[in-house]
Amino acid sequence: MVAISRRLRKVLKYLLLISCATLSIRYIHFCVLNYCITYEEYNLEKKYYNVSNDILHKYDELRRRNLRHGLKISSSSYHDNILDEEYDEVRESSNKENAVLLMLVRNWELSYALKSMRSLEDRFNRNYNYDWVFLNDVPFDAAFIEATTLMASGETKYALIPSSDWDRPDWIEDDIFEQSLNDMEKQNIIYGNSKSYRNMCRFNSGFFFRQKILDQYDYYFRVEPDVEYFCDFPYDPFQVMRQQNKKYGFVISLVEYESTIPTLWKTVREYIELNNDQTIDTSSDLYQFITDWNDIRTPRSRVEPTDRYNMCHFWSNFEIGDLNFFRSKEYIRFFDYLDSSGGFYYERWGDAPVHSIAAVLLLRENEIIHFDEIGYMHAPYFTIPQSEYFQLKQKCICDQTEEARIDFSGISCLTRWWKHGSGKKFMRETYQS
Ligand SMILES: Nc1nc2c(ncn2[C@@H]2O[C@H](COP(=O)(O)OP(=O)(O)O)[C@@H](O)[C@H]2O)c(=O)[nH]1
Ligand SMILES: [Mg+2]
Repeated sequence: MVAISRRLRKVLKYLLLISCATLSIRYIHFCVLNYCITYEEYNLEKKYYNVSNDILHKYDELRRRNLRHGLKISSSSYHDNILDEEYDEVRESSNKENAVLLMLVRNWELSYALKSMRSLEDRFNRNYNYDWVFLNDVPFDAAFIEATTLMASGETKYALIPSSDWDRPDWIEDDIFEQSLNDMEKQNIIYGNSKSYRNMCRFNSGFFFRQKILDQYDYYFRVEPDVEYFCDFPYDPFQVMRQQNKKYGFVISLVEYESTIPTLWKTVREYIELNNDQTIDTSSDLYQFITDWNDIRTPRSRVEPTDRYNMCHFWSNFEIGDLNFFRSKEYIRFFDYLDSSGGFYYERWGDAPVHSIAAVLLLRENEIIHFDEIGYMHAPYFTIPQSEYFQLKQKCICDQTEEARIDFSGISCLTRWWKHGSGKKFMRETYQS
């Protein structure tokens, strides 16, 4: 009995000791400087730290591997060598192209012009200092010149457009023109009743590249007021144009409002018939880009050739182009033919479908480039590199709602471009293997 109670005392003593230790551990405070936490809190912190650290570094190796190999960062890129040393080296040697940033703009749009300039300077031009050229159908005022000069990292130049390049030609018949303005207004067609908008579209279609102030340049980058560039440019797009022998570059492609161009395609087809001795290849893949009506989202659908315009065009408020393409006699002959029909005034033809159709008919497939890596917003739509890795690497900031994202919406022509344009390399590689 005595032995049992002694053993029991021993057990009880141990139990007492253990619970004392447990209790004291629970309330032991770890203090660093003036900050004390309990052991329990410490353990919890440690657990959270480990979990968040694991997540933070989960993809480090993958990212590092991508960085070491330069691009191909994601399957959404066409180019193997963007971001690799080749481009960085050229940037360091400050090798500039013979190129210009070009803005057609009105004096009252100053604040919007400055917004676009600030964005493009921050994201691209502060590293290159390309010249800016501003065009206007009336003289720029002193405030406009002062503010834009201060905003630019490169030289700024200003030119007045001759009225012969801007105004409605005499041979446009007033009564038909006025009738068209009224009709389009009744139909609520965007800019349908605007005379100046028609001048602007015709100027951008056939005259911008003939302005004397641009004679010295080979490439232009069209910038509009009130646009934004969401990401750092991972390369100098002018350099890409020259090195890869590109003549026309775009970021967004979508369908045009049919009511603004009722007879544009008929006129284009007439031109093609009349010029069948020229090098327009209507059996090319590129021609399919603007005539394929198949639902592109069905990957295996066979394309039946059509001769009907599907309204796909490159959105020309952003464009990077080779001025020599527009200066060519082929382009000018094409423009003159369209212009002579009066469609810029009797209808409301935009410069976007005109540039796009010309590029498709007169250029080779591999002379058009989709700048997939550039983040860009012109209301109401934006585009941004698809891969999150790219967005991080290029320091993208995009505060827009998903609805404004054009590339995967029903009115985008990007998937058609992938299919019939230069095509995503990875798609071809996949299909071939
Ligand atoms: N100088 C001048 N520029 C114009 C005129 N109309 C439009 N623009 C410019 O042409 C471009 C397209 O016009 P915008 O109003 O942005 O049309 P949207 O982009 O089609 O909605 C912009 O760069 C405008 O600043 C005009 O009457 N005079
Ligand atoms: Mg605009």
